[in-house]
Amino acid sequence: MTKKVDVKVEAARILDALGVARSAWTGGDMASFSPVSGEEIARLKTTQAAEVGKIIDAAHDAFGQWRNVPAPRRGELVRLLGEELRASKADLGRLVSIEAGKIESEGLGEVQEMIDICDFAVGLSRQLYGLTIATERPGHRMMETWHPLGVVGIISAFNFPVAVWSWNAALALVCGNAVVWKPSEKTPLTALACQAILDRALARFGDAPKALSQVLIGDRHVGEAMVDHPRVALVSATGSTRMGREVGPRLAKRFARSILELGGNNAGIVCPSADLDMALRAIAFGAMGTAGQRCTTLRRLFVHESVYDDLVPRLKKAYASVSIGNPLETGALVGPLVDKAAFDGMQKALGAAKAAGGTITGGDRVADAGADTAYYVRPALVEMPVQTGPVLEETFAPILYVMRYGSLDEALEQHNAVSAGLSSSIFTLDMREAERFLSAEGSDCGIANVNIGTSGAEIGGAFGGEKETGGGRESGSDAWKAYMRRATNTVNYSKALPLAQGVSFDI
Ligand code: UN1
Repeated sequence: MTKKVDVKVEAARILDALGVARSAWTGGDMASFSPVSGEEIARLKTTQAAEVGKIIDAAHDAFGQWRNVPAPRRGELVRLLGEELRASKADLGRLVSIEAGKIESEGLGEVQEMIDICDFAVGLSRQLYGLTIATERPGHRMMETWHPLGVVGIISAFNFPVAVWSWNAALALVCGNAVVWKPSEKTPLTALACQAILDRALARFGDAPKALSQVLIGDRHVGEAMVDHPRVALVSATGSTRMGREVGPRLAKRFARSILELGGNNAGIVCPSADLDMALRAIAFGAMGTAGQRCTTLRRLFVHESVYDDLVPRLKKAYASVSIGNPLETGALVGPLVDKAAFDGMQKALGAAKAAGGTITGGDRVADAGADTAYYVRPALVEMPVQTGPVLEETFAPILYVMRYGSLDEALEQHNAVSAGLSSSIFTLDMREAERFLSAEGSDCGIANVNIGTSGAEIGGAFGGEKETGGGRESGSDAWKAYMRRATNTVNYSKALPLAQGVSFDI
């Protein structure tokens, strides 16, 4: 028997250890709950929408100073943040488990993802390269320079409560910006913890402006105040497509920039030549990992008719036997759903799938894994005759819809026939199939993989997707460019003034 963990006591221990002031999370007006037990674990002081202007003005002043700090020196702050995160990894990872319900290894993995992006951003701080461009005029030089943008607003979701902030904050800070963060109402404690960790890095750094990073605790009204504020140059928003439909037009209206990383309805294709043992493991992690609550979770699976009767029974076995339980007390692979609304949404989708002819394995509530107020479920595998109804929507829960296919043309068409376009995979040992999947006529997603699952991307690549996923890119590759503004500079070092395009204008 493992010892029973009191989530409230454990959260308090961690918050104290990470240096989060008790006044921020006790006696306040917003309750925070742990999905592990469904209990209230803290009462946070909220930011009022009317205060947001002041906070953003302070961030704007901080930006005014920070933009003049040389980028490699800005990188030093992020290097220190990475060091502080290494020192706090166990505590912050456990707080992620308490507040988001992730299993231990995934809570720690999320903090590792933060450390990784810090390392990446430190290197980047010496590589904010612009081009030198050939000019058509003699005695001239043309180049581009990348400048800091301003105040960057970050909106993050409960399911990656800390990593998504760090993808944005680490890049925004080395790029010379100030950040203001509106975390999910479901995971405010981990946000306070990150701010405390960054505050320690700032103290070690020495002369950085204090308001370089701030957190807004509250409901959508504070988020809206941030989105509408004219001094917020860019908002990077991660969450549902519904949220993106609110945020995107508001930003467009004032010509502010956005990075939108919204819903996914990710699919995999299992081809006749696939290594089925490998595919089985990748599918299990992709579909059941994080209790199906990643934006990259595998939600649809197209299995070739020649391997369907081999793979699908094995998958069903894995679904029936996967361990489900309290992530703080057991070594279970599947933790709880975030709340009752998530559970209800899952049941509704399963009902619709059944009505559409689906055959369901799993999906029931596992009552003895937690308290009555926690929502643990057995992940559901649903065999569907065709791709219809709930299969076309993202339900943020562990439901995998499985369908048969006959030809790759047909599978590709079905694969791309949904409104989201985040992540995708193909399982095949046939290079023609693999390359076709990655080609212009293949997967229409921002992430397309071969012989690995849809989830668990590394930070080095650009992360994001197409269509209703929003089109934004965060994290690696050249995603940093979205956090800076580009100036094209032409310098004339000659004694003449030739005009471009051969225009003459002699006065
Ligand atoms: C998310 O679910 O919002 O690729 C982010 C992954 C993680 C990030 C997921 N590295 O699954």
